[in-house]
Amino acid sequence: MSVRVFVAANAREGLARVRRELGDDAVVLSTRPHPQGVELLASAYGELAVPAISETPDTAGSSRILNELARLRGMLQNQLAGFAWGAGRRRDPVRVALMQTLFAAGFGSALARTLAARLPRGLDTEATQHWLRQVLIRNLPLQGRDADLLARGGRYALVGSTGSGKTTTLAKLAARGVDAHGAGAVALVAADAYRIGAAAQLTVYADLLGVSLHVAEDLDKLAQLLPHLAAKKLVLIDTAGFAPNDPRTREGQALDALGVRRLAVISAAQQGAAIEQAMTRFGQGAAACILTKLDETPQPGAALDSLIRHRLPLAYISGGQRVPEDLHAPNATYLIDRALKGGQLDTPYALEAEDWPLFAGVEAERAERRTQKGTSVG
Ligand SMILES: Nc1nc2c(ncn2[C@@H]2O[C@H](COP(=O)(O)OP(=O)(O)OP(=O)(O)O)[C@@H](O)[C@H]2O)c(=O)[nH]1
Ligand SMILES: [Mg+2]
Repeated sequence: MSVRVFVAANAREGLARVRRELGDDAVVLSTRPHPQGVELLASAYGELAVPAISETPDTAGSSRILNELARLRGMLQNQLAGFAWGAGRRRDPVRVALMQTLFAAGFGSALARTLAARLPRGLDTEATQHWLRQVLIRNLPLQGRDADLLARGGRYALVGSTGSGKTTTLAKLAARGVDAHGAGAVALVAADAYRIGAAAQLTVYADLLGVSLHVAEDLDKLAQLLPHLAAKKLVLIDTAGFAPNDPRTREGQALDALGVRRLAVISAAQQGAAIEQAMTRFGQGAAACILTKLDETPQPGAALDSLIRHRLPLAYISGGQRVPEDLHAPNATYLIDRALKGGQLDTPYALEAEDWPLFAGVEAERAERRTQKGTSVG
C-alpha cells in the first residue's frame, strides 16, 4: 500500500485533488493543519481492498472490512467538511453567515450556495443581510397585476395534492369572480369523481354565491361540457387531490388540451421535500401557483425557495379557512420578511452553533452524491 501526501489550501480542495489523482474511491488516512492550509495522507482504495480480498477467501469477512472502510471514509469526509466549514467561516464569515440565515429560514442548499457564490465582495454583515433580502424579493416570481386571472377571466382548473386547499381556494376565487363579473358570468365545475362528498362541498359554495354548478366525472365529460359554458367569463374547475407520485396526476396535463389553464394549489405548511415534489408534479406547465395555509406555516422559506427555483408565478396566497376573506394578492416584501423572520424562531429544529460543522458534513456528502449522479448521467 503506498501512501501519498497532499497539501492544499483547504480540505475541499485537498479532497478534490485526492480524488483526481487517486480516484473516487481513494481513502483519506489522516488530515492535519499545514502552514499552507491542510495536509492529507491518502491512498488509492484498490491498493487497500485488493490484498484483503485475495488473502482471505472469507467473503463475508472481506465485505465487513469493505463496509468498515466505507464507514471510516464517510467519517473522515464529515470531519473534513466540518473542518472546511470552520476554515470557511474564518476566511469569509459574511458569506457563511448568509448561508446560515438561509438554512435557518428553511431555504435549501442549492439556492443558498447559488446566492453565496453571487454575494458581492467587501460587504459587511449588515449590508449582506440587506443584499440578501433584496435579492430574494427581486427573485420571488409574482403574477403581475396586468395578468390578474380573475379580471381577465378564462377556464382554470385547480390542481394539487390531497387536502392542499383546492376546493376552499376555488370558492374564494369564485366569490371574487362574482364581485368582478356578476354571478351569471361565473360557473363552477366539480371534476372530482374520486372523493365521496366532493361535489356536495362545492354545491354549498355554489348556492351561497348564486353561481351555476356542473359535474364532469371524467375528461371526456368535461370536454363535452366546456362548449356549453362558452358564454361564461370565468369557469373554475375543482379537481381531485392526488399524491404527487400518483400516476393520475398526468390528467392535469390533459386539461391543457381542453384549453383549461392549471393553477397549482400548494400548501406551504409541508416539509421542503413534499413542497418540491408537489411543485414539480403540479407546477410544471401550470399558469400560476397559489400558496395555501400560510397561517399554519411558521417557516415559509421552503415554499418560497421552491417558487424561486421553479420560476412559477405566485398568483395568490391563502392564510386561513374563511371564504372569501382569507385570499390575498402576494406581496414579495411581506413574504420574504416573514420567511427570514421564521429563521429566528427558537424551535427544537433550529441548529445550534456546534451543529453547523456536522450539518456542513451532511451537506457536503449530499452535494458529492449529486455530483457523482451528474457525472454518471453525463
Ligand atoms: N388553516 C388553513 N386551512 C385551510 C386553508 N385552505 C384550506 N384550508 C383547510 O384545509 C382543509 C382542506 O381543504 P380543501 O379545500 O377541502 O382541500 P382540497 O385540496 O380540496 O382537498 P381534496 O379535495 O380532499 O384533495 C379544509 O379544512 C380547509 O378549511 C388555509 O389557507 N389555511
Ligand atoms: Mg377538494
